[in-house]
Amino acid sequence: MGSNEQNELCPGSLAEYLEDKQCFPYEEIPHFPVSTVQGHKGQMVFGILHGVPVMCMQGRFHYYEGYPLWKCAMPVRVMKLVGVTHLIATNAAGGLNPRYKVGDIMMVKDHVNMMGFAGNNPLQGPNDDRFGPRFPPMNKAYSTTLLDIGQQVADEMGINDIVHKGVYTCLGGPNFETVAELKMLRMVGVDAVGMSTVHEVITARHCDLSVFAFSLITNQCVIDYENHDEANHEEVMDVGKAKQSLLQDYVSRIVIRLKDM
Ligand code: 6GU
Repeated sequence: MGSNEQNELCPGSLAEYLEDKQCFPYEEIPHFPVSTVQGHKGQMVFGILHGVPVMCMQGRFHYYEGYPLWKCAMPVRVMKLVGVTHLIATNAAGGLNPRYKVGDIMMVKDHVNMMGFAGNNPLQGPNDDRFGPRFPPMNKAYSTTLLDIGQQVADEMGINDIVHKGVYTCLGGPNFETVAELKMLRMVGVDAVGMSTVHEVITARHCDLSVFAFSLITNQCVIDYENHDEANHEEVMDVGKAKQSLLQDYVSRIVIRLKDM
């Protein structure tokens, strides 16, 4: 899954490398949300990546844009309906684990659904039994097989010093967190915090897609009242751009390994 210009990693450029590409602008897909991001053309891109058929989102929907969570995650159900079996979700995140440095990758081994704690969940409302059960388990949200592949690829690329496994949480945004909020997240075991992914993963697991997710650590969270650094969107974008080709390589190598599965 890609991301949009307003937030997160590169503007979907892995999609540009696909062979036999076919693009479907979001506004031409019935009932699809339309990205609120000015000047960015949201579209689904189908094609072949190193022999593997893939579907990429160029532009993604975030809760802070004003969509309900189910609508943010609705493209995942479209993926399921067209035959997708594996979801790769990426995001930009603030690093809470003090060992993480800017530019590191955190494979998501688990998440804390903070918005769920507040009574907000993409699966709320009548259950659509065509997709999955009313009460789906979430203890195996992130495929250990895919985590192993992510680790093997990191080893193969010689980047295992910057690749970690950790716990992600999503907050609604659009503001970054206060010091007190970050301290609380750290206390409950969160390693990286962002504004996406969790609701998409819940929706994907509900309909039994295998999930791999990783965060690019774009900034270190400031948990000290004496430190006057502030999280800002430009930094997030700059780190995303700087790491764009490395991340494309990382995702491509993971996708190649899915061919044999
Ligand atoms: Cl510090 N917080 C959140 N919620 N999202 C982020 C981030 C921080 N850095 C990048 N994305």
